Amino acid sequence: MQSLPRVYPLTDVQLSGLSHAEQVRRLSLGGASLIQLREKRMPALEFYEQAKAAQQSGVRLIINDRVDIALAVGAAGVHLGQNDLSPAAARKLLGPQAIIGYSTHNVEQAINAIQHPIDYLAIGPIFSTPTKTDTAPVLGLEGLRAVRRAIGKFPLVAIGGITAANAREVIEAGADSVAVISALLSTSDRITPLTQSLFQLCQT
Ligand code: TZP
Ligand code: MG
Repeated sequence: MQSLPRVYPLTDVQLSGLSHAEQVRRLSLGGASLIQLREKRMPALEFYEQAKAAQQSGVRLIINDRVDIALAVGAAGVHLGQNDLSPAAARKLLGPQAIIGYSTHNVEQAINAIQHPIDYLAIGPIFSTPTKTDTAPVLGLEGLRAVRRAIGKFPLVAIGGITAANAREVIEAGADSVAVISALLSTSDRITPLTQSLFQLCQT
């Protein structure tokens, strides 16, 4: 995989009030080059159509949970949780070039994750967040530092409650990239400038 961009936005149709494709368009205009489509409610056909349309923006798309949709639209990869299809099974289906991300919530899971055929791991929630309700306990920056120490140089994405106010310290605590939902999508007419300024803040 090419190295992770500093900012890794996820889409949310409820929060933004926009289709996945329109969110991707606005995020990519702000500089995003790797975007995860996260959809928990939509019928498969509608999600498939929106993911296909989102491909027009020319960015690398990662599909949350759905290996079938990723395959069908020719996405760059998938992002899997602890209870989704295993990374090994997804790798078999998607092949060696696909980007596979894997969610973890503590040091033990992170150490285990790097034994799987994945390209990056995500750790979270770093801070409390209203965006996902079934989250594990928050790790804080100390928890993030502990994960970084445990996994060496393995590509690491931090997620959960990350905003313009704390993104910089999240990077400094060891994340290669910050995954962000509400900080970019809550005001739908500001997605592009907010993305631009988050990239600037996270420059090292
Ligand atoms: N996984 C852990 S926290 C979270 C996910 C999908 C939600 C992150 O959303 P926000 O709005 O950036 O806190
Ligand atoms: Mg999942």
